[in-house]
Amino acid sequence: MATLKETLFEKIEAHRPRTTRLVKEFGNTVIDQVTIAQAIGGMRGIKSLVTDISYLDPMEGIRYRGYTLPEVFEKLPKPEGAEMPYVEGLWYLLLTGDLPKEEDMDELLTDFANRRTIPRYVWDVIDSFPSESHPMAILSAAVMVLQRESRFNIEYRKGVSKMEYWDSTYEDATNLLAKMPLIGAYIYNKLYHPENSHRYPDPSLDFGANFAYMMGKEKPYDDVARMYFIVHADHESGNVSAHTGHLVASALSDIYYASSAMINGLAGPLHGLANQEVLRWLQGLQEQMGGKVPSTEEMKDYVWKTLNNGQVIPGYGHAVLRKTDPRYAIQREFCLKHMPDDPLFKLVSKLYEVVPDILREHGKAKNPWPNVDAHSGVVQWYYGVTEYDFYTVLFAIGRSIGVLSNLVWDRALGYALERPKSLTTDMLEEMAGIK
Ligand code: CMX
Repeated sequence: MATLKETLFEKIEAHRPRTTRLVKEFGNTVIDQVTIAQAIGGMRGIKSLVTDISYLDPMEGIRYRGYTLPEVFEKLPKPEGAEMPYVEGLWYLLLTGDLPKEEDMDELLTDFANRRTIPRYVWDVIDSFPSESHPMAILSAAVMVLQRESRFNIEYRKGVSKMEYWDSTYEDATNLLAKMPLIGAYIYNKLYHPENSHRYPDPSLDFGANFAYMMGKEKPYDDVARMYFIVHADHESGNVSAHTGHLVASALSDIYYASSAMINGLAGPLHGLANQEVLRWLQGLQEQMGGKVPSTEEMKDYVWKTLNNGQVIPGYGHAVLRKTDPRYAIQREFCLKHMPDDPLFKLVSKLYEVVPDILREHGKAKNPWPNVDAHSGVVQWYYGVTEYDFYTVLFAIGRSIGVLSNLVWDRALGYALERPKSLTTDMLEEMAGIK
């Protein structure tokens, strides 16, 4: 039976000629045009990145390697008795495009468990942070300090051929991914539950179950963790976190530099931090109501008040999506099954009834529907992770799966240093014919 790495190498060898041919024979084929509004407006929608790991259709939502999210959840292998699939299986799918078979899982699970050793200096760095630090800042630093472990840098200094870059990048990527849940759980315990003594991983547990164990959480938090990591894994290449990772790695910076940068991008309130913003904002509403469940009218007033203050409604809108995010829908389905009467879930459901109409009436947001962040905090809260500053760390662990698999393929296909061209405002005014 071929290992994941052997299967990946076969895929890489089969893929390379396609990319080479496209550049050599069809390099001048036009795929998009750029307007002034796009150049000033965050390059929104410009088709200029390539990835085969996932594709985001504005109406349908994300597909991982051609599979919709419901298909991913249905088709990936699951631990015995679990509702949600192995995260390790998603890693296999994103890297190879193939669904892992049961026999592939044994090798994968052992490989991941063997890579969970964390050098002592990582704990020391985490411990040295002030307890008021944001967990995303700590996570970024913890990943950064691991940079000295990079295999890629050792191979690069030895002068290894470009064609081999993917190999050490694969090793670095798998090493880091296997460690991410441990680092996340340690940060959680340090900041919020120092009474939890340091816990070593249990090698018999998979990615999601070991994370739950290290967080000190009972079942079904293992399934919550698997679901959470899988829904957040990838959203093609143009979002801030994925793009930052790709950009930094394009300078041949190793995956530790790239991942730390990706985490920093995810930490912004317009991106990954929106999940904690949703909870903070909802608690503002609850406080205003003095604990009473708001009526539909009271909720509408609160939404309008937020908009009239010039703020955004967190968890709503999207740069690409134009319908309810399937990542929202999957979490909602989970809640309907496991916590239908939870007051916070009810509040979130009520929001879903009022916000889209208001955003349409408000007339600015191109997408009035909820995104992934509108729902993720509620699930965590229900299972006792009420420290909402931590939610983006969970997002970052999940997002690492997609970003790291992209970085392996970036190296495999020799993607170039990113270097778009800038213009001045004078130049734009000349092009517009007003100067
Ligand atoms: N509430 C109020 N106004 C909103 C809005 C919302 N939820 N979503 C968009 N708008 C506004 C924008 O601020 C913008 O206003 P200006 O013209 O005054 O600048 C206008 O509508 C047009 O924006 P858009 O083209 O629809 O959306 P963008 O691509 O510029 O931004 C996003 C996308 C996600 C940043 C935006 O919808 C937003 O701020 N949402 C709230 C924060 C959030 O949930 N972020 C998480 C996204 C998912 C993720 O990456 O994790």
